Amino acid sequence: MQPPLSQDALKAQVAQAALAYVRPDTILGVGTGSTVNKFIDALAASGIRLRGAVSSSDATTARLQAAGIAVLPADQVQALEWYIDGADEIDGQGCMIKGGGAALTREKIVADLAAKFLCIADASKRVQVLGTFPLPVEVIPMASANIIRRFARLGGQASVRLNPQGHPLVTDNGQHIVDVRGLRITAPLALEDEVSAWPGVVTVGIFAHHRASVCLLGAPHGVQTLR
Ligand code: ABF
Repeated sequence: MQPPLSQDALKAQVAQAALAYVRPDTILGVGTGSTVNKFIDALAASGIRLRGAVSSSDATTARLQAAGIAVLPADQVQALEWYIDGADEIDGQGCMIKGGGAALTREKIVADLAAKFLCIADASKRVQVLGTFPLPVEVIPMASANIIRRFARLGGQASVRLNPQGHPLVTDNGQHIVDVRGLRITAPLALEDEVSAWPGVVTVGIFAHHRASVCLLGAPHGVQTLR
């Protein structure tokens, strides 16, 4: 009897499966997080030659460059076929919560350049209803307190994300993150639209407008493909 695959092994499995969606000599949108890191490593080992990649974070940029993959500025790329990224949660319609890695703004920017979004995740990310994972929201610091009060009126308990030194975490864009607990997001598109309109919100980590076109889920019995 095989021991169950670790979460790390499931991420590696799904990262390897994602290579099937990569066409040589194209430009790829690349997300952020540990699953994406395994995808970058698999891409580097595969020998597939890309024209380049558009990155969603400083961390991904560094890993792509270390793998010898050219990183192209997002504002010099008109359109991508695929954006490949992980998620913190994904529901049955492909709507996601993203931002656990604090890269949600650039992730949504690059996802907006792509025709299709390939989500790669281990099966633990698959949920019926979004919201168990605290919803990340990138905010302009001066608006934090008011945004926290707004979420309280929606039944959420929000707090500013701190770094290991106990200070507010500062994103690649120089802003803060508010994480919101206690939400049960049954209408992700509506909540994404509502929160995105609040003054001081840079990006809300609901990806409903930019939901996954395809999701590869690493599961003990193999990779599940959800469309
Ligand atoms: C990223 O994928 C983030 O939006 C999200 O937090 C992360 C999931 O991280 P991991 O792949 O490490 O589970 O795009």
